[in-house]
Order: sequence, then structure tokens, then C-alpha cells
Amino acid sequence: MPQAVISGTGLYQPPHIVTNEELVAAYNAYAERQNAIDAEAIARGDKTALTASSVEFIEKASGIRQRYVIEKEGVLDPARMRPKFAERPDDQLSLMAEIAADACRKALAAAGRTGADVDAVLCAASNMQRAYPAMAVEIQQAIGAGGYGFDMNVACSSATFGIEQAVNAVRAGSAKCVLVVNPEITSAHIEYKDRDCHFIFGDVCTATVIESADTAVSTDQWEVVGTRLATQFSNAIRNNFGFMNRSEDSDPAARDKTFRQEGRKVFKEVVPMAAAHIEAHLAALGLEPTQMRRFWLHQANLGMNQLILKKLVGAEAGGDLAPLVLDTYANTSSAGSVLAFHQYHADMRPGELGVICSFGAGYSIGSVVLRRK
Ligand code: CO8
Repeated sequence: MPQAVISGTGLYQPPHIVTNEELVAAYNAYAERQNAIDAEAIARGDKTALTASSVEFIEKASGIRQRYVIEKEGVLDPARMRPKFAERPDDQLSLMAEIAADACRKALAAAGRTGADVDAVLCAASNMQRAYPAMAVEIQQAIGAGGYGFDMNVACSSATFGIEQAVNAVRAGSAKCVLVVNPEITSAHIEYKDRDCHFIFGDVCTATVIESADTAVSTDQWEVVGTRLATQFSNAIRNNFGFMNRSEDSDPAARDKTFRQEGRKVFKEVVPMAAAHIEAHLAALGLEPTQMRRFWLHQANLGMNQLILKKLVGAEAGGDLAPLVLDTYANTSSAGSVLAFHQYHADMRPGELGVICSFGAGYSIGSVVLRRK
């Protein structure tokens, strides 16, 4: 059976930064405006006045300091509170495929490959821009790949679940070179009018090349030692947007049609699950957490990562052992753990081990154990 390696990663980074200060100023202006509109209902006790957001809360509760977005003006407009994207005609490359193709080309360049070498494209992300044709097939055409493409969604764990499918395809011999791409346009499905979550997400796209070790040409190869996936149903993170909305005569702009969560519940339930998942995966491979040179953890919350790491090895997250990217990029959904790997692996030596681990809605958890070749 061929051995699978990660031979390159790529990152599309959006052009605009939104700082916490800018985001909070926009939210507070929106809240003031909305409270003025609702003044009578608030006075009657029929509505609750919106309370201000705060930079201090955001940084203390999450560790996030800024995020990147593809479009900034609409997000920060108190009269809009969502990005403003132009609808593109069918014969133009869609926005999601455009950022995906950019990340794919960079990952292929890192792997010493071109689109012509790719025989499978998996578009793995929390949301797809349309129902069909599959985003992956459009990306496949944009980068000049052959073979096949399909979309998959396991929310924040989409990337690790995609990597396992790619590794299985390479091991089974059904594909030689697979691209897993994670275009996360989170700004289009977060509710900027809700102070509980307006700060959480940022846009990026990551791409990973997985190929057979026999034919890989990259100077930067990572043997996939093992992958493990797990899911357990939970409503604690949910978005009811979908094709049935129209027939249900439900309001497409209702609060339940964008991201919502019970953040504290997620925090409490997912931390022990993720730590136990990593520990069990490593044990099945005959490894201990203390043998890991690096943990590339899902980037949702600084406190979550610190607790997971403490349970595993008794250390603090951040710095060298479990690098953080969420302070700069915020939660980029499925792209977060791959982004951490992309930015923090060059210093590792041949033979050293690390784990990519994602966790999020579903609940879903995925881990990928890597050894530098
Ligand atoms: N400013 C000031 N105060 C605030 C704000 C704010 N912006 N927001 C909330 N507060 C208040 C609350 O109202 C509350 O007040 P009170 O005590 O009076 O009720 C108080 O602050 C404390 O609120 P919380 O208990 O909610 O605060 P926490 O300390 O729990 O922090 C977090 C909130 C940061 C959300 C934290 O709970 C967290 O990070 N939890 C983990 C969440 C997580 O990891 N979720 C995973 C989601 S990602 C995923 O799965 C992908 C989904 C698909 C992608 C979707 C892309 C859009």
C-alpha cells in the first residue's frame, strides 16, 4: 500500500484587516441606532435594549485581536452589518472558487506540482456558495486538474475529514495526488448584529496537497502516520439555512439562518472530547502526547487550546508547542488548524512528530498525526 504524504500547503489571505476596535465601534453604532428605532417597544418592555460590545471582553474571552475579511465596508456599516459581494454571472469564476484556486496554486507550487498532476480535488468547508454544480468541480477546472472533485462539509472539522479521504484515496491507489481545499468565507454566515458572536470568525482559504510518497517530489514532506475521525450529534452549534427554507415559508433573514452557538456549553463539552480523542489516537499508534513536537490545534479559543494542552502534556498553549494563529486570523473554521500547520512547521527536524486536530460543530473532531521526512 503506498504511503501518503503531505507535500505542500497554500494560503489565500484576504486583503482587509478588521481590528477589534473597528468591529466593536461598528457594533455599538448599530446597537445605538437599533435601540433608537425600538425606543417605544423597549420603554413598554416588549423588547430588550441591545448592550454594547467591548474590546476587553473579546480579547479576554477568546484571545482574538483582529481578523481578515474579503470585503470590509459592508461589515463595518452599522446600517448593513454584512459584507457586500456582487453577484457574478454563471460564466464567471465564483468567489469561493477564486480564493480556492489561489490557495491551491500556492500549495501546488510548494509541492513542486502543477494542476495537471492532480487527479482529485476535495472542497471541504463549512458552507458552499451554491447547491450545485459542486464547488470542487469548478476549482478542478480553474487549476487545470484532471480526475474528479467533490464537496464535503463537516463544519470546523471539514479539513481534517477531507485529509483522511485524500489519504485513503492515495493508499487505495484510486488517486495519486489529491488537493484538499478549505475556502472559508465566514463573514457571509456570521451574524455581525449579535454581540455574542460578532467577533468570532475571519475569512481565509487553505489548501493541502496529499500524494503518494513513491512519486512525491517536494523537499518538504510529511508522512501521514495516522488519521482518526469522530462525530457526536449536538445542537450547541447550529445554522438552519438550507434549501427547505423556501418551502417552509420561513424568514431567510431570521437569526437561526446564520451561525449561532451556546459558546460556554461548547467550550465545556468539546475540551475533554478533543483531549481524549488525541490521546486515544496517539495511543493506538503506540505514541504518547509528550512525544509530539507540535500540536496544530483548531483555532477557536485561546482558553480551549490551553486546557486541551494542559490535559495532554501539562503545558500552556501558544509559543512553540501549540502555536496560535487566532489572535491574527480569528476562528477561520476548518482552515484554522491547517493554517497553524502552514505557518509553523518549517523549523521541525526530520523524524519529529506533530498532530493537526480540529473540533467544532457536529460535534466533530478530526486528528492527523504527521512525521517530518
Ligand atoms: N462584549 C461584551 N460582553 C459580551 C460580549 C461582547 N461582545 N459577548 C457576550 N458578552 C457577555 C455575555 O452577554 C455574558 O454576560 P452575562 O454574564 O451578563 O450573561 C458575558 O459576557 C459572558 O458571556 P459568555 O458566557 O458567552 O462568555 P464566554 O466566556 O463563554 O466566551 C466565547 C464566549 C468566546 C464564545 C467562548 O464561549 C468560546 O469561545 N466558546 C467556544 C466556542 C467554539 O469553539 N465554538 C466552535 C465554533 S466554530 C465551528 O464549529 C464551526 C461552525 C461553522 C462555521 C461558521 C462560520 C461562520
